[in-house]
Amino acid sequence: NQQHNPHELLCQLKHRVNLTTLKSSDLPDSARFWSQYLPNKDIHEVVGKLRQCAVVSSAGSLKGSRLGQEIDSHDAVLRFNAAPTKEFEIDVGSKTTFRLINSQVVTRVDHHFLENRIYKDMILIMWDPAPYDADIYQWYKKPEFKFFEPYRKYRIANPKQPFYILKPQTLWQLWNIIQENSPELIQPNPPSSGSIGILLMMNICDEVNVYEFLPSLRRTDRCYYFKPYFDSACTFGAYHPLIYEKNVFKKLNLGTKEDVYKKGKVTLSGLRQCLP
Ligand code: NCC
Repeated sequence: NQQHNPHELLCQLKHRVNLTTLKSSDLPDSARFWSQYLPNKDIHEVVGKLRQCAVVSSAGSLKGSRLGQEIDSHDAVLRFNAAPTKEFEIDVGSKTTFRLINSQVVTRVDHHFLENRIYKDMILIMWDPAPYDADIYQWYKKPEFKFFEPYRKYRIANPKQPFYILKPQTLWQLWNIIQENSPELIQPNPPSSGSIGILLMMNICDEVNVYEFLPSLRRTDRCYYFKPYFDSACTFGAYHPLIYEKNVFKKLNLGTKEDVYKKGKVTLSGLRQCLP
């Protein structure tokens, strides 16, 4: 356990987590049937640098928050998986620039990934976990969910929409830093979409405001703002080392305690703040 101070931690995240996206050339030739549809350029080359970004968790504590206007005032907004904005604009806003999805969303039939409007008109980024030591070739032989065919179909139907896939090692590079900054052994499972999305925005933006990842005083057992399903594991984690993820980003908070209590808001500086 080698706990880092906040600036060191920022630099560790910058230098040890390689948050780049897959290209066809990263994969074996046998993957060409779907990898030929991957974007040719890395996400960073296309998106460039943004100033102030918001990350909106899917937490039930957003319900009744009236944070929508504040969230929409950011230059870019990242949301997760199937979290909607329609009918929840007052609390969560309506702008969606990025949507980070896990491979279940792409593959499970009940998500209707190909048809659902919720995934259109934004930049999509997908992740799928690999075993800790696996390289890209091993992961490609045995992904957690077989996303190849739905990915290919989606790209053919929506060729102009940017749709990136994260390199699977990224997840474990981030996991290592969460483990090093935790007082005990954490689950050997990848970090949640929440942490991955925050880190992605810290790579792209000068400043990142995250909403209801660290829960406000509205904290509730309600899992999501958009449906009445109750399970405290959504907020504290079961499969994902979520509570430890939250403590890592809490260390980096530049905002006030009041912002956390009232808005569930933490303010993080972009990784560019770590020089060089
Ligand atoms: O639930 P999920 O995440 O989609 O939530 C997105 C991110 O918001 C943060 N969160 C959510 C609820 C809550 N009460 N507090 C929170 O802090 C978390 O950081 C979370 O990552 C995932 O991480 O991808 C996850 O995805 C779901 C599910 O696959 C998708 O919603 C698609 O249906 C997982 N649930 C199940 O597999 C049943 C969840 O464990 C993690």
